[in-house]
Amino acid sequence: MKSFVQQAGFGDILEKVEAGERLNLQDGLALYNSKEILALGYMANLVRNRMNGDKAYFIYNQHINYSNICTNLCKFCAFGKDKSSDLAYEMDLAQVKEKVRARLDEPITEIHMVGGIHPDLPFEYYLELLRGIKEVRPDVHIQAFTCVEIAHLAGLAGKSVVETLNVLRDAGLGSIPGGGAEVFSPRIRAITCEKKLPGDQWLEVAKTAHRQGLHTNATMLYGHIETMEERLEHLDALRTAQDETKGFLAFIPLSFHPKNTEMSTLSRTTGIDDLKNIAVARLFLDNFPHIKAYWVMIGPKMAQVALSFGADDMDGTVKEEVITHMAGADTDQAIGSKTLVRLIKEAGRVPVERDTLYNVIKVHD
Ligand code: V47
Repeated sequence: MKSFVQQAGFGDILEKVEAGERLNLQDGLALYNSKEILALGYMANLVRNRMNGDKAYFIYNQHINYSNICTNLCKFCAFGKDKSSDLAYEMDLAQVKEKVRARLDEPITEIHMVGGIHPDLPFEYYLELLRGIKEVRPDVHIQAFTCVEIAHLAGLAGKSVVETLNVLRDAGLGSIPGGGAEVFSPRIRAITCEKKLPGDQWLEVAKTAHRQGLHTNATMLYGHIETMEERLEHLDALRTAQDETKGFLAFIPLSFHPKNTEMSTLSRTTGIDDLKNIAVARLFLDNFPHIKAYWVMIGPKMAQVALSFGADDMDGTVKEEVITHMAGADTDQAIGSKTLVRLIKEAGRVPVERDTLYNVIKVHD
C-alpha cells in the first residue's frame, strides 16, 4: 500500500502524514494537482482513522431559511433575491414556530437557520426567532446565522460583535454555521460577491465567537472560478485561525451548483473534485476535528464514498434544504436516519448519532 503511494509521487508527503507533521502549501498544491485519487484517499483515510477511528457521525436536524431577501446578491447564489422579486419571501415568527411545531414528533436535536442579508428587518426580529424556537422546542440546539449575518446583526444592533453574540446567546443561539466563507480570496470576492463581508472579517467574527465560547463551522465553496492556490490560501487561513482559537468544529467543502445563478454557464463539479476537496481538507486542516461530506451537495452515494477519503460526518437529516435546491441540486430535500445509518454501515463505519457539539446520542452498531 505504502509503495503505491510512493509511486504516485507522494513519498515525502506520506512521511509527513505518518509522522503527524503539518503539510505546507506546496504539499497541498501537489495533492490538488495530482490525478492519483486513491493515493490521496489512502493518506486522508490514515488521518481520518487516527482522529475519528471507525466513527461516522450524523445528526437529526432541521433547516429553516427564514427569508431569502438579500442585499448581497452573490453571483453564485440562486437563493438570495431582491426584495422586489416575485420569488422573495420572509417568514414571520408564527410561521417559523409552526415549522418547528410541525416536527415536534421527530427526534430533532438541532435547528440550522440562515437567511439572506435583509435590508430592513430589525435586530429584535432575529432575537424573537431564537426565543420563539426555544419556546416551542426548549431543548433544541439552534445553530444559526453565518458570520456574514452576525456582522450584519451587529450593525443593526449598533453593538460590537462580542456584545451582539452575547445578546443572541441569551436569546437562544447555540453555535454558528459555516456558511458565507465562500473563498476568502479578495479576487474571487470582487468577481462573485463584492458586497459580501470580506474574508478577513468573516474570520474575525468566527474567532470572536470562539473567544466567547461559541463554536462555529467553516465552509469553502469550490468548483467555480477559484484556482488551486486560492483554495489552499483559504484552507491555510482557516488553519491559522484554528491554531489561535480552536473553536471550529467541522469543515464542510461546498460543491458549486450553477443552475439559476449568474454563473450558470459553468458546469457542476465532478466526483473526483468532490473527493479531492474532502481528502485535501482532511490532510491540510490537521487541527479541525471533523470533515463533513454534505450529502445534499455531493449526493448520498458520493458522501458515502467520502467516508473513506477523509470525511467522518454526513451532516444530517436536514429536512427541507432550500439553498442548494434553488441552484439545481438533484438530491432529496431530506434523508431518513435509517438511510444514513445504512449508508454509513455499508461504508464499513460505525454510525454515531451526535448532537451539534459532537456529544454521542446513540451508537447504531
Ligand atoms: O453560505 C450558496 C453556499 C452556503 C450556492 O455549518 C452554495 O454545518 C453551492 O453553509 N452552490 C449555505 N453552494 C450552506 C452552508 C452549510 C450547509 C450544511 C452544513 C453547514 C454547517 C453549512 O451554501 C452559503 C454559500 O456558501 N452556496 N449558493 C450554490 N449555488
